[in-house]
Amino acid sequence: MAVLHWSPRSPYVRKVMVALHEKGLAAQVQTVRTHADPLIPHEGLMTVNPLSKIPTLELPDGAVLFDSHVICRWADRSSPTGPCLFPDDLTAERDEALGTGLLDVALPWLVEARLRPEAQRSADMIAVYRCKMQRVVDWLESHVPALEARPFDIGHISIGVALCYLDFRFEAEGWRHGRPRLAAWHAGFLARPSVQATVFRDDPRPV
Ligand SMILES: N[C@@H](CCC(=O)N[C@@H](CS)C(=O)NCC(=O)O)C(=O)O
Repeated sequence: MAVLHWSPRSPYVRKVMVALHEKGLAAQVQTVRTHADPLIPHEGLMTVNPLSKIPTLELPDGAVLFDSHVICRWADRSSPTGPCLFPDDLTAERDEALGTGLLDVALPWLVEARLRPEAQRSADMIAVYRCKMQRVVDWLESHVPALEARPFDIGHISIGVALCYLDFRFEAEGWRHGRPRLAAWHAGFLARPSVQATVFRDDPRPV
């Protein structure tokens, strides 16, 4: 059975889990709770992924796949059921990049604002992260008609999960404020069974 290095806190993992559910593959992948701490490389994880990052997928034939983009591509190729996550039109992958790019802003923002000792935090960096987050959600607000006009794909998953992560870790930023179309689109995303089956939670960290 395939083994996925997993955490219920990780948005990149959730993106993969939503894709696995959409493709009917979730029951064929065993999840193993792996604590990938950006400040402490994980020796065991690095034997399969030298970057010490999750999601990482170990396949039964010994092959190892990372990162979330590659694992989602594997899911799309491995199952004929569910939506086609990677259509030929590159807009889907462009939107995937925007969603994961938003996460690439949110995670260092979280580290800067909450994990670093207070005296070392940079207000300038936090202002940059906030600026980029706001510009991305503004861009998305104006692109909702395009999102709604095409079948569900990896772009919808990536953007939808990134917005879920803002709710999970940056609720006070109020991304819905002034963005009614995006809020309505995301309400539809939240109703999908694949999204409801993969909610974020702060579980106890493994030792
Ligand atoms: N580009 C990667 C990013 C994965 C990533 O940064 N995952 C975080 C968990 S949310 C992680 O493993 N961090 C550990 C580290 O940075 O060392 C992907 O799309 O899978």
